[in-house]
Amino acid sequence: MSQFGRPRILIGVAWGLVTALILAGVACGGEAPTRRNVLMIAIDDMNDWVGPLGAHPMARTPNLDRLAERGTTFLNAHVQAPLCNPSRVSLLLGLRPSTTGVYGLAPLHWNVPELAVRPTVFEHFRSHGYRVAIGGKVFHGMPPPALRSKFADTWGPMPGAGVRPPSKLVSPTPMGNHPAMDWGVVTNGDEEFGDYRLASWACAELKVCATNQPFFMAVGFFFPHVPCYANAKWFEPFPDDDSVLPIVRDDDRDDCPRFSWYLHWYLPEPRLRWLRDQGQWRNFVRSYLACTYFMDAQLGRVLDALESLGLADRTIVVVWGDNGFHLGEKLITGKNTLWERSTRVPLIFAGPGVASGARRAQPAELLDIYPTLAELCGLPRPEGLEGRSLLPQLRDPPAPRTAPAITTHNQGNHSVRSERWRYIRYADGTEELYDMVHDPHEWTNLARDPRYADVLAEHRRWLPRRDADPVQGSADRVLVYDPETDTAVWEGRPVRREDPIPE
Ligand SMILES: [Ca+2]
Ligand SMILES: [Ca+2]
Repeated sequence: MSQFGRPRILIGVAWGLVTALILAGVACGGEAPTRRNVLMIAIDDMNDWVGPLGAHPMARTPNLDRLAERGTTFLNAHVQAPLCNPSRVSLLLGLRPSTTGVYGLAPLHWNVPELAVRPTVFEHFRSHGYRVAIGGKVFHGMPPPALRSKFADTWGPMPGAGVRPPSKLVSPTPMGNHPAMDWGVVTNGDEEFGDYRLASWACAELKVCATNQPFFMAVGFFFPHVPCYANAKWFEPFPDDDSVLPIVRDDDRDDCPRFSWYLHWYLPEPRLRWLRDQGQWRNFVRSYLACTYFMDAQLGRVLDALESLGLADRTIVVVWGDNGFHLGEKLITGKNTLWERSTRVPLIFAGPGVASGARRAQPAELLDIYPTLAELCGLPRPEGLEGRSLLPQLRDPPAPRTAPAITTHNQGNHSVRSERWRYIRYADGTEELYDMVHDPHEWTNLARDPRYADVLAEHRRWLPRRDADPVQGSADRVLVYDPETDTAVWEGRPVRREDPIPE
């Protein structure tokens, strides 16, 4: 026996043992050590009024709080589009809206031939042996039956709000009395609401997943999307007085370009003036907070199930909101803007490989979720993804990141959010700049102040190089700008410079 013989034999025995253990694990329905599961939780229209982000001091989200305690919260995470469909298409395909050309509520990506061939994060995980389960609002709409097996092994319900009072509680609302534009106290029991039923499905489905690992489960909660209905119990913590209202300035839009109005020119979400005139501002704010509180309780049921099934320590949990929501700030309600209340959303990771109790101030994009999950689970990164892995920030200590977060709303309108600044450029070339450290409410537009020329130049260089035309079939909340005539066209109708701003 050579002097190297014994170690070689020992290595051989050790390797055999490792192989046997892995095979035994697989044979028992267990998993190889690198096969982590994924639980993705999406929240519709969830702005930064959650405990871990602290933007509303009364917000109640005890379950997001406890998830943040065992995970990493991105304090400066932003959507790539401030609207459901383009935001979700971007996140799930890993491409910017300025690349996909999906800017409106239509089309859904599977109806666009050049996008349909690209693998969503679900297809990528499935092609690597994962069982995929999707329930609730994950895509903006449910794929047609023939396409469902392309994305997931099993589908849960997509129940929406789930309850509806006999007639609208707030009626009529401006711009068409849209049925979803409603809020207030209802008498329905918790179990009648869509998010309750969705959480029940998710808890049951997790049991199935537990025996079919590895799994990727996506659960999309509907609230606090409008209509914001909840029963009285969920309103209790929020005082029925003006202390619940966000801080606004009535002259806030005076230093914003007129083009900023075009992004939400004619929408069913009421302006602040109407809410004040109707005495509805406080009711709307409390309803949004109540629905958030209720949704958080349902999210907590799913986290409880994950823990009670013994899956938490081998499952990556990621929570995100698809866009923010104004409740009076900048004199409007709703999304469709390039300001903080519309772009800043929860982004929390927890589980194996993720620092616990960590808070990161570096910018993050929802676009980063796809490559981050792939890397955390040991999967290859698909070609062409435009996000960056967040692993350097999920480790302890975190690595710095210089890249800002970009949000795009319709062709050629972008915001660039760095650690300190928000820069906005509209399609007609007008600009805004805010110092988010000294002016967190974005009250003072510094874009025309020559002292900030360098800051502007630094941020302009991050604007996307590509500004894809809206894809075929684009509709609903689509704005295009014709530079030759300097005309904005809102949902097919030209907006003239002298047109009064709709109220
Ligand atoms: Ca949304
Ligand atoms: Ca202002």
